[in-house]
Amino acid sequence: MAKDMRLWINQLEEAGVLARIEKPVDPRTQMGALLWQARDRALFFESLTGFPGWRCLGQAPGDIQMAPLAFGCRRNEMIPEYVRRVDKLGTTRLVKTGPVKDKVMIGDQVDITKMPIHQAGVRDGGPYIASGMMIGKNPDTGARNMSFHRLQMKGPRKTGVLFYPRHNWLNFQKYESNGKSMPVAIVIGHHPMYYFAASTTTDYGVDELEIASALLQEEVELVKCETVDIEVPAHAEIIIEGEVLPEVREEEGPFSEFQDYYLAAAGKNPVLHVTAVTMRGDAIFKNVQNGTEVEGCVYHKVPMSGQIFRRVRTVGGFADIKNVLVLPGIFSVVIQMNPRYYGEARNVLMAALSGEYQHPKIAIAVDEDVDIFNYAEVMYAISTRVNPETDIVTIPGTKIHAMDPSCPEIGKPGAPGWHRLGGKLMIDATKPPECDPARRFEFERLRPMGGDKVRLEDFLPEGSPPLRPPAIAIAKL
Ligand SMILES: Cc1cc2nc3c(=O)[nH]c(=O)nc-3n(C[C@H](O)[C@H](O)[C@H](O)COP(=O)(O)O)c2cc1C
Ligand SMILES: [Mn+2]
Repeated sequence: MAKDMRLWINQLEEAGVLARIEKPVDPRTQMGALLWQARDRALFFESLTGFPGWRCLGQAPGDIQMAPLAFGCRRNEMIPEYVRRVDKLGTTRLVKTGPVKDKVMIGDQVDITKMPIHQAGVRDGGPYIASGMMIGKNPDTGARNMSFHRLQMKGPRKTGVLFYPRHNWLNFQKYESNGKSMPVAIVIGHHPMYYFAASTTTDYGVDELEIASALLQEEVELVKCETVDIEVPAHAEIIIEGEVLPEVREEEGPFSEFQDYYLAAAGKNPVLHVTAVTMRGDAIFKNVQNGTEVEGCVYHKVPMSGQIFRRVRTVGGFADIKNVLVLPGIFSVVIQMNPRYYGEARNVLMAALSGEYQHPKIAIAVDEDVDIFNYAEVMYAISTRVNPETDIVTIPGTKIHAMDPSCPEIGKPGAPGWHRLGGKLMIDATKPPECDPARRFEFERLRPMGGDKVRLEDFLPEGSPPLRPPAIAIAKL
């Protein structure tokens, strides 16, 4: 059976992390706050004020702690598991029809303002679809691309579109330079592996639906769209079909973005004209709250960490990489590795800062005895293993992510040449390498006498409150 959003909802429910909200919730005025507050549970809204018959799912996964459930593994194994799965691309297959064709609305039958699209942040330019995975094609080769593009609701058949300069922007420019509109289809509501695939950046030309298939570990069934020459997942909840218009730019934004700021990328951006909507008979909408450490960010962190892992493990032919984690705000990344030679960590850090993703600005290397999911541990490694005179390197004059407000902006969103210029930073917080065991031994972390055989709980008086977890993990015993 095809893995879809319903299977995921069942999985969340069985794991005890799905909260069903029966009280009516207004997507335009209340849902943003509710999603923001739900970090340890997914929310399934059963009654939406002003949108009779609709239900929707959000915060699924709610943060990086919940994400491993989708991979069926433990937290530390998630990024290596992503890497293992995407090392071999999957496959897609065209089928005649599927549940996403239960209802077909074409042209004027469509009114997206009747969908429970939520307003995420107080300063947002209005309701936004942040869960839309846009499938477009390279008109020269026909190669598909699937990536998220925020869609500002502007009318029954109209949205704004943000194309950050990457693959679908390249594709759009090809259409636009020939005066043509770009046919697209937007997927709303599916298994989280589609979301991880849609925010995977790899070679231009790779079909992210084949990445979705690899992550799902099953073939992805596709159906043809009604009004555009695009194939879409047959088991999605909702598909919006349309075309991004050439030479049209309108005010778009602000939007609550992944760094927890609003203004990045707001300006004159392209416009989508909606030509059709197809959906399941009882379609469940998907709302994504964006910001650091909420759902939107999780979809970035997993594939970005995974793709950086895949890149840096090749440094020098082989580097002993244990794990990778992108930090809040997603401009920093921690590489957990076993350094074998002097200088090796620095080589790895250089690779981490110039991979497929444009976000990484600060890269930090640590050893395996540092828990990278505990940010206090990363700070501990920086405090005790870094000699600022030698272990911190700034690289000036590099191209910086255009939505990183800390660096000066050049050009404007929606037009060619938009970027920022600034420095990148490498912090080598690893211990001396394996080839120098004597120096390395000086950094062996403290182990309390008694080891893990002696437990405080066994010595406390009966009825004592449970122990609070330490602010920073105690070294492995
Ligand atoms: C919730 C969410 C919202 C996103 N919104 C946008 C967006 O509005 N515009 C954009 O260009 N990329 C957006 N992205 C990032 C892209 O989906 C992501 O970087 C992807 O890897 C780009 O695909 P590409 O390499 O095929 O171009 C968003 C990602 C997430 C997780
Ligand atoms: Mn791509």
